[in-house]
Amino acid sequence: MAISEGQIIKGVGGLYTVELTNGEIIRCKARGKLRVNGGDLFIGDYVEANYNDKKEGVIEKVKPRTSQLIRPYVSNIDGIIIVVSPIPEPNFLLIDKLIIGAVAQGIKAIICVNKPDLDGFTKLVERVKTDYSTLATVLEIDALKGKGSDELKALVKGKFYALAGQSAVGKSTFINTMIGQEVMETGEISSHSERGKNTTRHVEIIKLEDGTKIADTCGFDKLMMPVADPAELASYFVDFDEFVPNCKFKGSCRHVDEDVCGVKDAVNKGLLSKDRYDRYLQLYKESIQRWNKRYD
Ligand SMILES: Nc1nc2c(ncn2[C@@H]2O[C@H](COP(=O)(O)OP(=O)(O)OP(=O)(O)O)[C@@H](O)[C@H]2O)c(=O)[nH]1
Ligand SMILES: [Mg+2]
Ligand SMILES: [Zn+2]
Repeated sequence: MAISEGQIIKGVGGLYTVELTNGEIIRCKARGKLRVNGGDLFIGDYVEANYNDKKEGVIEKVKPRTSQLIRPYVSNIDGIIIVVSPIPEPNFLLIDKLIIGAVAQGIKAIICVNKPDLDGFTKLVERVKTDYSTLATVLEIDALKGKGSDELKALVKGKFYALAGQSAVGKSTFINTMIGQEVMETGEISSHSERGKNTTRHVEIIKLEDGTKIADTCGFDKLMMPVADPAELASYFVDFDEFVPNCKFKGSCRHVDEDVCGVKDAVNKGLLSKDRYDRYLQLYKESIQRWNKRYD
């Protein structure tokens, strides 16, 4: 038996694939009582494993995480790459929540707009740029043909990023194009509902030739609010920050029904996207409802 350190790069049904620091790949189960922060192991976790010469082992310890997300289920990432496309119909509330999560975890966000061959692409790029340019780098990509792949590789070079987004936006397609191999299975859109079929069902870290790591992940439409306290929500809307000094109550303004509010002013003057602000109100309501039920 030998003990080595490595990173969990995949996990299916309680069996984890660990890449050791020397590059070797081993298959592990977790030590029975191993519970990290009261929960399970994450893909991306740095671990200590005890393994035999058949490359089968047991994960004994987990290192503290620098970041962790429940959706996508991944830890120790430097940022997320949110993929959107004209079909399936983009869910802007989902993008807002993913970005709130990124701000809360202190990690970066990149938004890739995919499927340039479809109607509505140009309009979608405009909307995404209007709403998120101050929060994320926005890239136009073509996951099938590889457009945007070099720009993305340059942005994430040497780091570890996780793809995120709805099913069938093209996350796995883009991974395959970026590494020039069909490493991940890709799926179709249901022509009936114009929704994805959840083709990718596990998280897997793929290494590019320069050592950059990208996790392919499972698509989803729903995400819990990453911030529990409604009073804190506005502080995660960092695009509001520059207007907060004009609020009468400054940092404690919730930008909802206060009289003198720099954020509402900015929306009225066209300096802040009204769509984005309206979604803030919606998320604020949602967080109040959850907050009021927190002891139920
Ligand atoms: N028209 C068009 N279709 C694309 C493009 N990129 C990907 N697709 C198609 O979109 C469908 C879904 O692609 P996937 O890569 O499986 O999507 P995914 O985001 O990984 O989906 P999940 O694994 O279910 O989360 C496939 O049929 C792809 O061929 C594109 O640029 N244009
Ligand atoms: Mg996929
Ligand atoms: Zn305000």
